[in-house]
Amino acid sequence: MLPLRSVVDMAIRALIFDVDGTLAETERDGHRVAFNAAFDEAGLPWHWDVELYDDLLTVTGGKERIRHFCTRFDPTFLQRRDATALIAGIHAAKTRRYGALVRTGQIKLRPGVQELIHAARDAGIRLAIATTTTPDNVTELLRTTLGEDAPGWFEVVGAGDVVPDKKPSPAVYLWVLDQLGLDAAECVAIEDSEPGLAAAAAAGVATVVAPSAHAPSPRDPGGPWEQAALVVDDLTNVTLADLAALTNPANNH
Ligand code: XBP
Ligand code: MG
Repeated sequence: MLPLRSVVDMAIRALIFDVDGTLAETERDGHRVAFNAAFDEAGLPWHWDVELYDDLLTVTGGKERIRHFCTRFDPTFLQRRDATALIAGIHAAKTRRYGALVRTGQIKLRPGVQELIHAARDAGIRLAIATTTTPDNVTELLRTTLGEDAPGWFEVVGAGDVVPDKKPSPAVYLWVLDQLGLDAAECVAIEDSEPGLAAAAAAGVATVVAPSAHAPSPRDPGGPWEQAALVVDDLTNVTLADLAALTNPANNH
């Protein structure tokens, strides 16, 4: 029998992590709060409460989410000639607010995330990020939760506007695979949401879903996770051997 290290090496070349909802529960008490602070700063009467934000999360990307909100609740805003620039400005303020909030340390990693990242590093498995969030947000979160050096552990960071089409488009995953120089079959993605799973699966990457607080739980009957290779409450107890089994064609069903 091969030692575990060899089995893992044979099967997985890289782990590709989503960020929001996967590394940490960043949305309700992070992004949502930062959006509202930016709206206040811009003198806008908009406020996203928890229930509305849950609904708005079906649209990925902050600028896209603001535009979607306007379409539904403030269409005259979009008729302004400078609407695109205004949204970009509001979003830049939101990114500053979000970074400051992350730096307070109140957003923690989800269970098992740190252990899995360290295990992958120890096993020589390459790490990458595929997210719709803004690159600065990724850096702030990794630094604050994992340490100053942590952004450097991720060889490829596909984030924000690096591709024009955000999740559920597979574009960011395809971009990350291309940058890594790997086939989808050599990687495993870790996701938390329906758009995230759709994106990774459409790129052909075996996906572990640990649903976030905003997504249906693994135990919900008829949940939306059919395309997932594995669905777990969180990443506690998910081992590299479990992930290697997902990329091994002998285990594909
Ligand atoms: C989640 C998102 C992001 C964040 C906001 O991304 O949809 O848009 O809510 O970030 P993922 P920005 O789960 O792919 O990490 O405002 O920077 O877009
Ligand atoms: Mg996510």
